[in-house]
Amino acid sequence: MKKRHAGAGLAVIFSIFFLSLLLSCTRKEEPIKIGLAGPMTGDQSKMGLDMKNGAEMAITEWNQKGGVLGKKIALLVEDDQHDPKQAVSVANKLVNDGITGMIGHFNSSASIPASSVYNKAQIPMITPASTNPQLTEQGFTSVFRVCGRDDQQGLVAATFVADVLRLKKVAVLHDKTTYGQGLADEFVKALGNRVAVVDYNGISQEDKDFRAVLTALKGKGAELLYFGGIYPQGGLIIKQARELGINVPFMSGDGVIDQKFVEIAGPSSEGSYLTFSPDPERLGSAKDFLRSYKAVYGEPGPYSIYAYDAANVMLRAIETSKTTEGTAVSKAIHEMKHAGAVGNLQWDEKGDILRSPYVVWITKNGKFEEYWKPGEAIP
Ligand code: ABU
Repeated sequence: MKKRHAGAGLAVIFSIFFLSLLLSCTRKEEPIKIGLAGPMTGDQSKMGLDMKNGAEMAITEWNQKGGVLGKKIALLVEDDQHDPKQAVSVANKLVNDGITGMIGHFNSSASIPASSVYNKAQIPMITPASTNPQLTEQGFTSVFRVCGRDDQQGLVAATFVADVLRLKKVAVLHDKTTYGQGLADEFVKALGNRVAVVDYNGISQEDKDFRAVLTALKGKGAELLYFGGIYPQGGLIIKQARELGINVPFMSGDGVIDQKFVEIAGPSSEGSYLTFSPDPERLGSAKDFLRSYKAVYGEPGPYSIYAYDAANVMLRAIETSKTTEGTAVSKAIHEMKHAGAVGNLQWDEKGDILRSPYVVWITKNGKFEEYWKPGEAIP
């Protein structure tokens, strides 16, 4: 009887020992989770997937070196379908999934509402691509971007139109989104009274036929057509404008500078002016990124490199703050000087980068090339 009791006791002790061993192993296996969201399906999915690839590459590199804080890193990807409501929904899901940091979203109209969710949970968020100024004007201490802002981008476009092209009349179209209309308005504001806006109109993102709005602006004497929006509409607008005999230069921003724009517009894309940051192919800091990215994913999209830098910044902040606690990680980003693939990055108290050097690009032979940067003579 005594022997039986002793045997049962030993079995219990062994069970407890193995159970705690199993639990501690499971705990050790739990990775640090980083969220990423953007348009992963639909007409803007190229941008979402570019961001996913860039962040994934950074995380793979960290995991190859052992991860962060002794743990592996997992990337949790969500599709916000560039829809503000869906963005809030995926933000709540990622917070509930236990993310330590957030990379995203792509669209300003997604990043801005989603930022309230991350901020409430004190989870640091770095957008690689959302350029609307409002994002970092909300007084949140945990929201950052690695890209520039549309007040800076709009100013460069306006300076180019007024001082370099020396035009006097422009027509402005936008896609009625936070980004598209916001950028168009920054452009108009920066033109001031130097250039007249002879037509100003919003188009719907759902539309594919813009002939009515283009016909309406024809004959108003515009010397340039400016568009605030993303490449799916940008490509169709310039294609249909040329078909209607509107032959003035076309100009847009960072939402249009993608090979998809050329694919959609065809030869009509030639000569288009687009504002974006300088060409990574000409940056020494981007060499390693470009080599590794091309080997795995092919040609990077405009925001692949920004997502790569954003993920590296987040992981460095976790490493230096030695914690996954959000306010400490955000503080580490605020204090960080990061030698990124796009160049040196540092943030102000709002979460904006200190330097965002927008330049004007041109579409030539179906490719994009740098054309003019502020302060330079006329090309
Ligand atoms: N900045 C390009 C498009 C993304 C956005 O800000 O909506």
